[in-house]
Amino acid sequence: MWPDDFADRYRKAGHWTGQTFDDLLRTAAEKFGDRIAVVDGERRISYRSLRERALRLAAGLHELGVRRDDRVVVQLPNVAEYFDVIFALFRLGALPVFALPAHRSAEIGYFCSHTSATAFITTGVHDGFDHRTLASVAGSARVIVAGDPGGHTALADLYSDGDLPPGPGPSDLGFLQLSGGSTGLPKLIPRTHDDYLYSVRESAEICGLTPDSSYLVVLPVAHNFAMSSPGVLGVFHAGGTVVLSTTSDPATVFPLIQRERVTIAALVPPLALLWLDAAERLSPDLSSLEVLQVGGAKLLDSVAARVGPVLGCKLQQVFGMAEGLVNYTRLDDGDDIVLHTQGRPISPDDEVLIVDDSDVPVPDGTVGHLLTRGPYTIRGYWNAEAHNRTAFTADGFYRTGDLVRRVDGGYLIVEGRAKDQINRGGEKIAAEEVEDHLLTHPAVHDAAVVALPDDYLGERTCAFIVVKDGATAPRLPQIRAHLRDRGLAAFKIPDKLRVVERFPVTGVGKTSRRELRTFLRDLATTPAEPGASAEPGASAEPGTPAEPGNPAAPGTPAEPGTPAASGTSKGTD
Ligand code: OOB
Repeated sequence: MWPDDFADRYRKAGHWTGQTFDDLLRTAAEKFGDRIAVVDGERRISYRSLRERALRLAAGLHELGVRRDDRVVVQLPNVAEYFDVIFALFRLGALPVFALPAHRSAEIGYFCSHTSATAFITTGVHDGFDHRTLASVAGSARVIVAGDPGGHTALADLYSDGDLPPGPGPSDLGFLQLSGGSTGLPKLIPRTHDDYLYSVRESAEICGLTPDSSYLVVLPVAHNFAMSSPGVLGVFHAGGTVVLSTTSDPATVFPLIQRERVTIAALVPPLALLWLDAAERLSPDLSSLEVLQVGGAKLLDSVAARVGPVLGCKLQQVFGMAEGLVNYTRLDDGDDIVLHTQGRPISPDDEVLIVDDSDVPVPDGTVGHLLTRGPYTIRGYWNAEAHNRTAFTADGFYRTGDLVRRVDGGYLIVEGRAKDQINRGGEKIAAEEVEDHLLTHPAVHDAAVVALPDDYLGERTCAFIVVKDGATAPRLPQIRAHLRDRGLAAFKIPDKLRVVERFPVTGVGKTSRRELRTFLRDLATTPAEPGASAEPGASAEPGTPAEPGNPAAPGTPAEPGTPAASGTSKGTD
């Protein structure tokens, strides 16, 4: 939490206004009553009705035993019930833990146990996967299903007219968001009502939302981008309409944009590329679309330049993180900024430091590590004291792990990353998390996971392994099957595998992922001759070239359509 002097400053500056999430919905219901808040297929839900549903569900969840500060793991696709659930939990002061639809037993089991969750709220069959099977890892959490409950508690049965206890205050925690992470297990990000809503209100303003805005959600609705930048909460603040879609496929989404007169949508870069290509082929009527936001991963300048001409709308680049800081290009910025930078911070009180490896600030225009502190950036992860000592500076700056350059006007250009994370089209993968799973394979002695540059997703995942003495080197399909059996989300399962004799090491004897990345890059530019091994770590002996020429793993979203954050990633083989 923020030290008192900072909290005072943020209140005095008018950033923290004492509003809670429940206040947001109550005010919106009062102001915008019969206007449509949510469109989900043929369902159209007014502000008044949204608020009523949320309060009735809050009463039902309370009767079931859900209390203030309880953690509740929420894993729902882009459906209207999502809003009933989160606003019900907000009203009770219970903390949603925002899982993604792509998460499987490894992640859900961890969230439930790590947070000692009281309940796990999920769906039935979605995208070919039966989420009710995850009940087996929910531990003591009560399993609640939106849809056919299959023996669990039906969400639909919980709406009640019972009484409600007093709600939480504005400086209380509102929810736990997931960090992309770089170390072993995902970290949880505690956000308060006050800090989050400050970013939401400002974002709504920056993005020009009004009661006439119609915001399309194709990214997972629980992701920070779709939630708050300006996201669904920004839309509710402004009195606009949220249009939900469970697919990002242009063939479905373009007609939806036309039907609902969508004015703003948020995408990750691979989806932007997919839409651009499809729009050139299909010439859809996207005349209502005013703003296309793209963020979550670096957008290539060449793709950025196509947005205006092809889609007929403004591009807005968004560089944000669930930990806090969000940067936007502004709607009245010129092309030089919109096409070539990732925006500037929301708040005048966002402190941005760009430093060298020794934490010494570098001059503007020079690439360095981005550190940040401010009125909506956390000061520490939830229950992660040891990790917090390295993830934050002593004076409370968050080490983002991003490498950026600051240019005129305080705009930032993302130049790379110093954290051990793979950004697979906006979906974040912590190298160490996957490595830990790889190490459980009986033939794997050591493992290192690195990013492999990719034209479409930006990056894919390559797992390097060293095989145990005497063991037969597993092939990619076996490794993938092993990780799937362990219940790892599909997007974290490596796209490529390379078996090496041993790993290159850094000066202090740690595996050098940097050298492995360089090796992959060199390989991409100068294809190695068969037999002429340049395997990293193999000096005298040629490395064992496993998976020779192994193309993008079979079934991996090799083609546009299943990226990242679309919530549609399927099993991979
Ligand atoms: C968003 O949030 P997260 O928490 O999934 O990921 C944050 C990380 C950043 O630290 C950065 O490494 C990367 O994602 N990132 C970008 C980027 N936007 C995010 N890298 C390059 N260019 C961009 N435009 O991804 C997120 C949260 C709120 C709004 C938008 C994105």
